This record gives sequence, C-alpha cells and structure tokens, in this order.
Amino acid sequence: TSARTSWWRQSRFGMFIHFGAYSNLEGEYTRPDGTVCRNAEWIKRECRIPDEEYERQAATFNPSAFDARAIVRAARDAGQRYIVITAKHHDGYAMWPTRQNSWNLRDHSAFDPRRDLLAELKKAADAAGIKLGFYYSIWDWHDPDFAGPGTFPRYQKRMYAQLKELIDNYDPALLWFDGEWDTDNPTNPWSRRDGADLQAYLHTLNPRLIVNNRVGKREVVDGDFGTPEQEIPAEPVDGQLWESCMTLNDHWGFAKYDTHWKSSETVLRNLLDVAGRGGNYLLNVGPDRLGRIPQPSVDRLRETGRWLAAHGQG
Ligand code: JFZ
Repeated sequence: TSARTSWWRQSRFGMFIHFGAYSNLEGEYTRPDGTVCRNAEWIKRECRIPDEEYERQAATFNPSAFDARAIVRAARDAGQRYIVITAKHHDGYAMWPTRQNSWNLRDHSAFDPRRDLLAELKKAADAAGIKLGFYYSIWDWHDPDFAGPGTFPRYQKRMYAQLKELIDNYDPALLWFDGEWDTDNPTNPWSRRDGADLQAYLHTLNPRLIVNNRVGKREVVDGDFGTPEQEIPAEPVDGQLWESCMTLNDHWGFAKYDTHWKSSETVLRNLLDVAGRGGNYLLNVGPDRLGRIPQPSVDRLRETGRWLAAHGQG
C-alpha cells in the first residue's frame, strides 16, 4: 500500500467491460442440427463450437456502434473512476491490432480497420480523468502453443510481447489477469513462479502498474490486490487490498436472453457494503455485438450515480 496504489484505493467503484469475439454471438449458438446452446464469453468452449466455425463468425464481428465517449460518460455519471476492459479473454481474441498473430479485431473482423477500440477508450478515459485497465487471460484456447507438448515457452513469449504492446501503446494503469487457475490441469501450465516472473517483468516496463492477484496463484504480491468474484468478503485478508467484481445480470459477456438485472438498489447496497469494508467494486457491463452497453445497464448505472451525487459521494 503505497503511493502507487493510491488512485486505486481512492477509486472505490469501477466499470468492468466484457467484450470480445464471443459478443458477436450475443450468447446463443445454433448448432447444425438446429438445437440452441446458450452461454456468453465461454460459448466457444461450453457449446463446443468448432474452431473454424468460431473463426468464421468472428470474421463478421463489426462493433461499429462502439462509442468510447458514451461508455466513459456512462461510467463517470455512475461515479465510477476506472474502467477495466477485456483486451483478451480465454478465446484468445485480441481487441487491439496485435502484431503477434492475426487473431484480433484488426485482422480478423468486419470492423473498420482504421479504428482501434482500445485507443479510443484510452483517449476518452484520459479526457474524463478516468483510469483505464486491461483484463488479459493467461489461459488461451486459440494459440496452439498454449497447450501443445513442450510449446508453452513459445506461447509465453508471445504473451509477453502482447503485454508489452498493451503497455507501450495504451499505457494502462492496471492489468487484470485471469485464467491462471488449476495448475493440476495439464492444459494450464501456469505456475506460481511464472506469475512472479511476469509481474516483475511488467514492473520493469511500468513500475506504477497495478496488477491483480490472478497473475499468480491468488496470492497478493507487493501490495497489489485480491479479486473475490460475485461476493463481498466479510473480512479483508491480512489487510490486503481487494476488489469485488460482479455482473449486473447473470453473465459477463452479452447474452440477449438474460434479463435478470440487479436493481439499482442492490447495486448501491453492494457498493456501499464493499466500500464500507475497504474494498473496491468492479461492476460489469457486456456490450452487444455492435458495441453498445445494454440500456438496462445504462439505466442502472445512471440511477446509482444519481443517488451518489445526491448524497455527496459522486
Ligand atoms: C473468470 C472468467 O472465466 C469469466 O469468464 C469472467 O471473465 C470472470 C471475471 O473471470 O471466471 C472465474 C474466475 C475465477 C473464479 C470463477 C470464475 N473463481 O475463482 O471462483
């Protein structure tokens, strides 16, 4: 707990954004036999979509209505002070023009190749005084070297290169890792040591970077923060910093059939509860295939912000 984490400790409330090639399916996959399988950001895996088919649908992804300024405005009006967007989720699809592969929004989509979502978000966030962070999945379902026999070091090299791209090109304030779990699973070779090495490397690129504990094995290193999911811990662990991330409905990524929205009262209660226990609250939105935050989410963010502003905590 240093000067480095001071902006984060004071922020209390942030916006999580789950957006990627899976968003293009909007939570539903119709199999060749006509049956429908539902999921969100795990749809590739849970619905067993063949690689070629998932790649084919990603090639039509065109989030032309993504409006970084509107998203930043929604966050700011809600009283949120930072945004964490999925730069790469488990499907391995990069939301920026990475040079490490062509499995990305520039080279594998129907999106305007002159646009760069992360650059747009960075610019809008800077203009509004909002910090920007990136979610990056260590687990990768697309890169053959992730789970190939003896090829993990090759994957790791590309991963380091992608993270360097993110830091060099977008100067994130925070990196939010995920997909490090289950080292017993042979398809996930990530070790504690790998986590510590990566964190040390990232700090050579930017010593001020904040990194969550999922970089390693959920151990908080060097004053960074823990990440309980969909829950509010009763007690902070050893005085460590923590952030509770939650969905607004029942999915992280967009799912068109999911109307199970939390009320703004619930959101507020959670926020006050988390803040009262010294944590941060990272509340998720999942933009649709065109890049628009669903209206029920926008409404709830606005109501939350209105209450905070009226009570002098906005
Ligand atoms: C992960 C992702 O798999 C999921 O898609 C989403 O991005 C979420 C924020 O993070 O899901 C997890 C991660 C950790 C646990 C459960 C789900 N966990 O520790 O229980």
